[in-house]
Amino acid sequence: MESGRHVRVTALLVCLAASGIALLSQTVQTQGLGLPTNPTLGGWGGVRLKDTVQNMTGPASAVFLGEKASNFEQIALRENKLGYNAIRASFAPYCSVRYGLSNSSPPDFMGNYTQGELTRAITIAEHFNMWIIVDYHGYADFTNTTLIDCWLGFWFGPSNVTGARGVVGAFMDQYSRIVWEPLNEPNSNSFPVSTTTWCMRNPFPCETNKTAYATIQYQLWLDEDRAAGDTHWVVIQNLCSYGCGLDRPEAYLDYPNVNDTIQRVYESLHTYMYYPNMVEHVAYDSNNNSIYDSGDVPIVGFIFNNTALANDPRLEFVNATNTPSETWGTGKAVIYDADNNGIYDSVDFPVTGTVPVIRTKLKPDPLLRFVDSDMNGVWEGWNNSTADTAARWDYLTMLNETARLGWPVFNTEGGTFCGVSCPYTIPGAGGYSTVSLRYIQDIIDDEGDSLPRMGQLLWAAASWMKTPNAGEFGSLNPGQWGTIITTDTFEIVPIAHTITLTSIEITDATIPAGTKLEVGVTARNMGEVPEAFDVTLDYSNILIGQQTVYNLPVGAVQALFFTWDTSNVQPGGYVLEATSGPARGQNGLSSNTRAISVSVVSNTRKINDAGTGSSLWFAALVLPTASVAVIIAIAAGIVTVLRHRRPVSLLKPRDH
Ligand SMILES: [Ca+2]
Ligand SMILES: [Ca+2]
Ligand SMILES: [Ca+2]
Repeated sequence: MESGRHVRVTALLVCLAASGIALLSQTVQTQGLGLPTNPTLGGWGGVRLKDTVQNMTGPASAVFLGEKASNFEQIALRENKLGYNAIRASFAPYCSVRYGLSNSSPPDFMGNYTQGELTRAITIAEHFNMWIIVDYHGYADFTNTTLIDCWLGFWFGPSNVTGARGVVGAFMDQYSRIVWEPLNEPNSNSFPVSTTTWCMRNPFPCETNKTAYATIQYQLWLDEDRAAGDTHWVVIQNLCSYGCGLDRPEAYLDYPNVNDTIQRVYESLHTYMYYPNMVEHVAYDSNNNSIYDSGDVPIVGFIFNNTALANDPRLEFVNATNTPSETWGTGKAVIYDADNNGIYDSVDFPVTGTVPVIRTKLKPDPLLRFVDSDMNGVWEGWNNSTADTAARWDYLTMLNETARLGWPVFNTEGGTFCGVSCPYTIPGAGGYSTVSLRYIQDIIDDEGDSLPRMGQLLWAAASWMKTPNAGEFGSLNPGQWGTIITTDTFEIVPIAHTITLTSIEITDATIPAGTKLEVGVTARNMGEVPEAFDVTLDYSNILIGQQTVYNLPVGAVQALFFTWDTSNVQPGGYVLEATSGPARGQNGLSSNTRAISVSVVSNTRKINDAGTGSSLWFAALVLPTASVAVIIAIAAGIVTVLRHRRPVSLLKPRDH
């Protein structure tokens, strides 16, 4: 008897496994033609995983009961209220830090990754129905094979820091709204290919080799990720995001050209204006020889030794002391006094430093000199039209990417930061200049008007920056540039909680009264987060059994086994109905029921074992014992099965 049961349960397992595999292969399919539809994400970066710790001076947490809200939570809430649907969560580049190649100070400034902190960050994102971009905030992790192996090991394991299956293995079935950002900004200067003799001699054509090198590393990442079964979107970065040798209109050539088996790749360009690249460079010619050399002070831009320096008497500095003998010194703002009246007014151009208030007195210093690149005797700066042109080029770069490589655009950084020498209205990493503000507004407008709309994360909403009055929210603090720009909102979709019963199987369609029937049921988590729920099995509204599933990861299938003891069941036709209790917040319940018909025959009668298959299934529809509700449920089940033939929509209803 025991061995007989074993055989039947094994048969059930095979059936259930087969149905589970069939289902899995459906959901992994992607749309075959054109671009797969992708969520359009908008939000802010800057906040770190380490900012998920309680802020003891914060308000009560809405996410973690009894805690004070972390800065991460407060920023997520603020973003949510402003109509953003995504938040970037950064952490220090483990491998760059480990091998002494991090350019941050301290090297782990962005915070060392912990699984606990990413869990907290995801819990916060889920609470606000947001997407989370998991950002390995590094630059130099493509330096050599040691770094690359370390980097892949960090993401996919085994790793002492991230576990046996790495970050991806630990979280791939924990939350559907993750976007992986494998590397923030690959620094192509760190690539071995960049130091080859040919590349040193041919810097412009060498960009192609650098991009090909970055493509190989990203492809390794993608291949390992997809082989692990992960289906999340992944962001690939243009090399010009960190810095490239191309002119701005050619930046589209530096997008890594990867392949993805499930077509879920975004390409990103970090959208900034770097001030020194757009103006004539300025220096203080300390030894007054009209040549940039030892002892001179660079003020704007990098200047090669022995470069000629020109005079423009309208380069003046903010005269803080009124002392007649005062000269320019490090840290003093410089203004181009266009109307040459010794006063800062609206027609003048800020050159560097924090822009003074209108009517501030200016003073010439003949040693304030510049590199007259176009040899016209006049210092050239930037203005709104410079911003408009740069924004246009960058927008065309994005359009070119999609036209050439086919991936949707999602820029994971962009903002008003324009280098330390930029003339800031408000200084610091969270500050802005009027021209860089104009630029990012242009970018936001272009991305918003584009069809399809392009995704963008702005930089930076974080509490770590030194910008005055940046408070908890950085550039999103009241009065900062994040509150000055105009942007359309992004769709915020409630998290789907959906448990579907995918099959019900029995060992025999006809059984003698008084015997036991094994019933197998499979449930699948079609929602976006792990779920706990009950599954009940009954016949004619009489409970056979109830089982609890305590944690079913996203996309996972759970097989459950019930035994129907027919000792007290009269011979006749019955419908066994399995129901999964609604997951928290589940709205559509049409697919949480499965039914199967079974004949209980008198155990004195001879068993006819030919009665399997569809004829019996449909016979159930006309059985007098079958209630109307059960018939509806079966019909609904058939409709559901048909509906579920459409791939992708199951796991990602948001994708359409
Ligand atoms: Ca000099
Ligand atoms: Ca003036
Ligand atoms: Ca000039």
